[in-house]
Amino acid sequence: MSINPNAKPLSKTSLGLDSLVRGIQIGDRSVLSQAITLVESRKASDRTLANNLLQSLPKSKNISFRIGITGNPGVGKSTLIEQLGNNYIESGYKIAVLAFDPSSPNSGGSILGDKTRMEKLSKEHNAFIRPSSSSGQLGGVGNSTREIICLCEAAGYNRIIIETVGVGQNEIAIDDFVDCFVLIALPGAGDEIQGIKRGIIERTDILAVNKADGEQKNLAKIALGFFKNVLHLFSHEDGWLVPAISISALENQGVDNLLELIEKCCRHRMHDGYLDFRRKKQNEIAFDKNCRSQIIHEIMQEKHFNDINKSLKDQIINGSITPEKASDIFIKEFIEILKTPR
Ligand SMILES: Nc1nc2c(ncn2[C@@H]2O[C@H](COP(=O)(O)OP(=O)(O)OP(=O)(O)O)[C@@H](O)[C@H]2O)c(=O)[nH]1
Ligand SMILES: [Mg+2]
Repeated sequence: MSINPNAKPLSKTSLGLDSLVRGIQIGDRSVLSQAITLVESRKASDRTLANNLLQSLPKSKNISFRIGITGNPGVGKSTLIEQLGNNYIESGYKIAVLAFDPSSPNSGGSILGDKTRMEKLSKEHNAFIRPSSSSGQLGGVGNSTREIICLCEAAGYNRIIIETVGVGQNEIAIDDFVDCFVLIALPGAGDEIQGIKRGIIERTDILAVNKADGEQKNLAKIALGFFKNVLHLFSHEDGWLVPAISISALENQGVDNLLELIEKCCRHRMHDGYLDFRRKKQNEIAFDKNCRSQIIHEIMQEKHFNDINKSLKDQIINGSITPEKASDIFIKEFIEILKTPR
């Protein structure tokens, strides 16, 4: 497949609600792409259609698993997803890959990098790859990740793989969307050396040391030993014991083992309704986050608050007020107006 480096992201949809719902349900990839562009939009008019669309999608009867693949830049996430995705397809699954690239918020993500690294997968009829910009969101995933996952599931994709670069402690936000969180590490020793934060390791469900090939095999063994020692200190509330394995995404070694562990983790979580409970909790978090960001957005649309905000920021910059005091003044003003009868 040749890739057009000048390709622009798909433009906004001109489809109405019914056509969007129908198109997604029959698995029309072009409609799915348009729907994703729609839910990524923060424009008020798009939000209304997007929210109606999400509300109108029938519940998928398929069981789907949401898998997060995280790790520092260059650890081999995309190379791994190419192999993992193809293994899934061979087993009859439909794969959606959402790849977030926080480094290029304006270019629509690492479209070139990822599509070349997922060359075989991107040609598969049963695979849908969507590079996306995280637009400076905390956690290296976009605001609309949960919504995109729901669209892909409604279109029949039953294994959703989310690639996101490790950006430090904030990265754990991906945990708000997935059923299983896979951390990819490099050969070598110690989390200090690998630059992985404790908060990420605590939330990891499966750890894979990648690039365990060629001259790095021994270093991979050292890393594996280190992580096994660290991981046994943590336990998950559902009793899942975090396994650590070594793999070579490039040589497709150990990727089948990783796939089995992912399936095992998700199926373990299906017992006693834990997966369901976890997703409900994630939905609650999404609700809270949406409300908060929407409320702030609405407040800032009001000239009065925008002016106060700017003036307080000026005062913070010239050192005449602390940020804490400034936020106190801002909130008090907001509450005052909220209480004023209209
Ligand atoms: N030796 C070896 N190289 C690998 C392996 N997996 C990936 N690489 C190489 O590592 C480099 C980065 O691979 P990517 O798959 O792009 O890594 P990534 O984590 O997706 O990178 P970003 O998306 O930029 O964060 C490429 O040159 C790959 O060929 C592996 O298992 N062994
Ligand atoms: Mg990548």
